[in-house]
Amino acid sequence: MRDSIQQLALFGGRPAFSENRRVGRPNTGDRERFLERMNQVLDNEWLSNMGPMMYEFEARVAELAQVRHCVSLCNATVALQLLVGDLATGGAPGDEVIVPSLTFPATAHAVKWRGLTPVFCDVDPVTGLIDPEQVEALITDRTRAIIGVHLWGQVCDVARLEKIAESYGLRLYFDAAPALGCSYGDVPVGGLGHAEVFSFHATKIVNSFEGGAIVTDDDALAERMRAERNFGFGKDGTVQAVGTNGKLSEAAAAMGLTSLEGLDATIARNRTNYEQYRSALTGIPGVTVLEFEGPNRNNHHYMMVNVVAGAAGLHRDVLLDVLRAENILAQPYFSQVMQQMTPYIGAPPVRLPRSEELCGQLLALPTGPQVDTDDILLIGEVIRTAVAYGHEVTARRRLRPAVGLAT
Ligand code: T4K
Repeated sequence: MRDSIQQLALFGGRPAFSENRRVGRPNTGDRERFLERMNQVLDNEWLSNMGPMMYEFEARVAELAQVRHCVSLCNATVALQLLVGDLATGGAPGDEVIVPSLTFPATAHAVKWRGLTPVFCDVDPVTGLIDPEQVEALITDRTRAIIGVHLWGQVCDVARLEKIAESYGLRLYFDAAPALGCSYGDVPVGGLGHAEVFSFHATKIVNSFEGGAIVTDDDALAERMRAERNFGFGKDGTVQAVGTNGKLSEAAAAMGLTSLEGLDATIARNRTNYEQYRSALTGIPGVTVLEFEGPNRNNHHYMMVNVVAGAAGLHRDVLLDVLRAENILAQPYFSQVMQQMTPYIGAPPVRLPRSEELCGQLLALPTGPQVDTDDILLIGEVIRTAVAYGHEVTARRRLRPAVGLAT
């Protein structure tokens, strides 16, 4: 154990790591296999526009999610925009979509981008997932849909959300950007609600550099989405709708296929890391690992920790600075709640206390196949030391005004 505050790199000690350990390091899979695929792409002289790699990738994702359709896209943001756009067809300006206040901005931006109004909903105080009870309280005669987000591989309370959606005649979509390889009981994520969206961004468990997909069992929806990702061209080659260019390139699909081949091994490693972190962080006051036990399967791509300043003696943001000085590039997830982002600040401002509290406390620690047992022990030791000297660390670090010990 580092037994004095001076041993922390923030105060002049030697950093725990000479090379950074970071959240979001890409899972690129077997390099030789990827290069083989890229050679194939070049030999095919077919680089985009629904090529063979794209179709193979779609088939693999659909198989994994056990759904009839995977419509691949250039990223998950465009996927969400198309899905919400489908909702907007036949709708009226001012129609509302309920989204959680704790999410990546893409979820709500897609709604706003398509001319609908995102209505922010507070979250469960422990999981951070959209709270069905609050959802129901927000439904008006303008509500058209609910978008749940499976944050950090946790799956939303699908049964309750489905019941609400059904009884009010709403569409139910899931932003499953971080949840490929997760399941709701025995049902793989991808087959929940009317449609779900995956992200294959570089930082996701499976990446295609940039990429995304809409997955669904709805044949008609899938056909519309396929046309709209390709300028609106329908199966007969004529333009049937106002579309965009949302296609996934062959290079992206080649990476997606290669990354996907490593998924089972990645989840297994993440699961081991999760258990090791749990024991490395046991008994540290104010530092709690988010529990991912229960009937649902988590891909453990995010190693989430809740830091309660009042008990730890230091705020999450102070701990982030301590970790970064050690070359441990942890990340706050998320840095802002939706209702406090400039485009969404209401008059009067909306207060959603649970999401605001969690947003200031949650922290993602590095995990993934490149993080091993020794790394986790060392990261645990740094956190234990920082908390042991929590008040002193706080006092010695120049505090930003927003950082305090109130909670
Ligand atoms: N819905 C939800 C719930 C989402 O979380 C996201 C995206 C979306 C929708 C939209 O999906 P896409 O349209 O992107 O497909 C990152 C990602 O850009 C974003 O995809 C992701 N969620 C979000 C949670 O994280 P930043 O701004 O945090 O990325 P950045 O550049 O700070 O990198 C994060 C960490 O990853 C750093 O430690 C560096 C590391 N990294 C990053 C990249 C790009 C690497 O090691 N290699 C890399 O190539 O947004």
